[in-house]
Amino acid sequence: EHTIYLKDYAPTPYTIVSVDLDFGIAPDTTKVRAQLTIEPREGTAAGTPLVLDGEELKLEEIAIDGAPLVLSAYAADANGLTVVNPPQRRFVLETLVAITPETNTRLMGLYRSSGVWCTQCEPEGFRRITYYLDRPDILATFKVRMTADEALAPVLLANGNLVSRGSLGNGQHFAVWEDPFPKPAYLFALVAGDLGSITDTYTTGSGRKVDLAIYCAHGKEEQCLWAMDSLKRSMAWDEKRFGREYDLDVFNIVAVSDFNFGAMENKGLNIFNDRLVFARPETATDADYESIERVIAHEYFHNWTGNRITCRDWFQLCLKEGLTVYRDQEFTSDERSRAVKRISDVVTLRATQFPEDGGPLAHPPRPDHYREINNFYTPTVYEKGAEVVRMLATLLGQDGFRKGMDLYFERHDGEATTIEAFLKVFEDANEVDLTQFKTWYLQAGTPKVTVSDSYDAASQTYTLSISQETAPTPGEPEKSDVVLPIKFGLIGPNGSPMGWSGVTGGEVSDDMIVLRGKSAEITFSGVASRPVPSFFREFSAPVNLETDLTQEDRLFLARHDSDPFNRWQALQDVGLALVKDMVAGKQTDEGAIGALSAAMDDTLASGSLDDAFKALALTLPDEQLIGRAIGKDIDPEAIHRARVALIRAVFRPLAGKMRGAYVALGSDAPYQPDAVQAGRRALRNRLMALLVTADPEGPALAAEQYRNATNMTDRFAALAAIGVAWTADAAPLLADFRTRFAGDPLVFDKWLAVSARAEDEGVLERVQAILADPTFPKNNPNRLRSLVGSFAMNNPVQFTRADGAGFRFVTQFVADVDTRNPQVAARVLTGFRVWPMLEATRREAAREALTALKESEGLSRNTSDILTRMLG
Ligand code: B3K
Ligand code: ZN
Repeated sequence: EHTIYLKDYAPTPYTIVSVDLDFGIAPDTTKVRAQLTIEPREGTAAGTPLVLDGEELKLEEIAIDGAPLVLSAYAADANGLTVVNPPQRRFVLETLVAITPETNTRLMGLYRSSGVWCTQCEPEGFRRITYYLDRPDILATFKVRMTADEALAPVLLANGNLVSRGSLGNGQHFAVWEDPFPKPAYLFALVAGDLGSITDTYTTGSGRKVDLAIYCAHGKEEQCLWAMDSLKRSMAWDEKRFGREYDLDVFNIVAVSDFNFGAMENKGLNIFNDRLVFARPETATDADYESIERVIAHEYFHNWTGNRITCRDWFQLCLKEGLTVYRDQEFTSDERSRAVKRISDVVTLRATQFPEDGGPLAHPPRPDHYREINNFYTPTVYEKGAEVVRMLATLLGQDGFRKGMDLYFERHDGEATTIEAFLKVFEDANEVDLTQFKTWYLQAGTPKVTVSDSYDAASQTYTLSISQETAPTPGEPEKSDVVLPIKFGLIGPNGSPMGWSGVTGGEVSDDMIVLRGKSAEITFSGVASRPVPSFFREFSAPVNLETDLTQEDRLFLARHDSDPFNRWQALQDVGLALVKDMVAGKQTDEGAIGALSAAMDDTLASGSLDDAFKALALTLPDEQLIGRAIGKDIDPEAIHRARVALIRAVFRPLAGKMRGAYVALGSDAPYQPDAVQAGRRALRNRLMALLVTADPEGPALAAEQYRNATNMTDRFAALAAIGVAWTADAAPLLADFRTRFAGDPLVFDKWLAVSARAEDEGVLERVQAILADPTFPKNNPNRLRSLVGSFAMNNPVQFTRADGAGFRFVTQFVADVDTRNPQVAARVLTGFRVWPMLEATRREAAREALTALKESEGLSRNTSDILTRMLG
């Protein structure tokens, strides 16, 4: 049934060299006239039909080189258009189709969002605009003409540079845009509407002046200034760090309210979900500011990694996504704190990608088959894809990596290419063999790395036994060994780095072990005393690590490791070991809890650690991570109780100091979104959240913070702490928040998300009531995801209620939304990926809900693909 395999890749018999589009935009029906200049490829046999993709198009005219086709010369059906016997030379195929953006609730192709016509074409949306070879290896130049009502759509935008515009006299006007760079259809974009804007300019290193603009709903202009600032910094950074300049005269961004995901890198015309553009201190949090900066950068960086060099086919998606995520991570690291960014990214990786990789939806960064490509815009393709690029940079060094990237741009500019071609440039630039490294792209699953050590005082030798193992994943029973860059160090009893005089048994440099085989035994000589080892510094490979380090060793690392990532990790490990014991009902280890409490105390008091780092260090592993560490028969309620008990045991003794620090961290400085101020607020809000759980005075302190807050970061942190813990203040504060910001849909999303994450049993009923309200915007992806997505993904206890009501609610929601927007439905359904790990009662309840959904009639390919894999 409709599975597409990488091994079947073949170029099309015909290719499209240029495209002329003419859009007659009008309410209800938009007409699209397309003139495609088409050529048979060399070797295409005469009589080979031309098969174009097309969906929900009404064909009104068709001609070749100006001559209308007779009925027997073509056939149009639900999937496209076939021209039976096209000319065996260059020709122009002209079609006229009618489409209805107003009824396009899938938000793919051309649709209308709050009155604005806009497009989303990646991966297969262009076929909903006109008949086309809708695949990324067809690169053509586009010229786009648009006509529309001058009052309804004073702004007319498309890719590339504006060629002409003018009035047509009858209340209609037109604009013509031309993009000189050949591109795949998924990068096509068009916007028509009544929009406000802000403008600016940027001059590239070689002196090209670029006009920048951000378009948005009227009245929101000043909320786009941070996005504009982020854009200019991104443009400068890509020149400095990767030698990449922008290449058109204009760069436009448009913010729209209805969008299936974050944003889209269309050539010269990025389209954004407005939640990733709008920011002002009263309504956006520090986290929002950072996300906006990151996504603006990400989409901008795609201009080289994605647009100038694109993907040959959708199996290669991580070629552009993993690489571009790596680039945006590096941007944030350079703009803010590298250590804090690394820790946050690893928290995200473990919260999103590790569960995917260890569950029913596991797939390699480069899959070799799919049923529905929209289901492969995943944490594995994006975040693990970025980890793989990061390992390449770690193994080759920054210079070697840069040499490879330079060669990539030089060799493949203007092409649609593959992971093989990407790896080859690093091989050629560095004279290395990356054959085994490629396994990272081809194999699913998170490797488990086990290390044990022994010290022999008599011979002053220290030995490490390291081994790797990747558990089977769906469809992949056998796993190969991967190349593991293990950044490491040995720490002596006084806390200083320890050297060695010789080493045997492995590939070891000053700060890195490279493990290629299943296992290695590495012996260091000239080691004067037993060291404490620090492995996977900077999280140098995406693995699960098991060591035989004691809690004392870990606390030692938390204090002395020169690598901030591993200092943070050590505290996580101490907390995780304790909470696992508590879940298992083991005798509480008072000594170990006291030691962790002391370490947290030291962290808070430290004069050298920065605030943002402290905030992360004072965060114990979350419930879902604890669940995965337990691995099977998970009882989310027991985990929740144990974690709360641990927080109380560790932080209650520190409550006085924490309140003192909380007060001291307060500030009257005017709000700035920079890393230092944001770090200060993060630490203060972390203390507040801990006090809500650990201190009887905590809830009152949080309620007061809510009332007195002068920015959304502080107000929302208080609301979230109270709303999630569902203390007595929760209902009145949530009500206040809702009325205080009535009319701001993005703040409504925050209210929805907190409402859905409440830990009490009443939450499901409340969520259902919110959704049933006739005024609830049932077709807006942001609203739906904030409410039901948060419930399924971020309410581990109530979603998995033992009576199955949480599961049934989500599957019924999925069945309903699937009829209008399959992408949103399929995405929410992935919240079920934990189900095989749950204890038996919950597992059975989940299975029943999923099985019932499977029996629904007419599920989309998106949802049925997830469901089939979910049920294995
Ligand atoms: N390339 C787009 C994602 C498109 C998702 C299609 N389902 C945004 C990005 O990754 O930059
Ligand atoms: Zn991307």
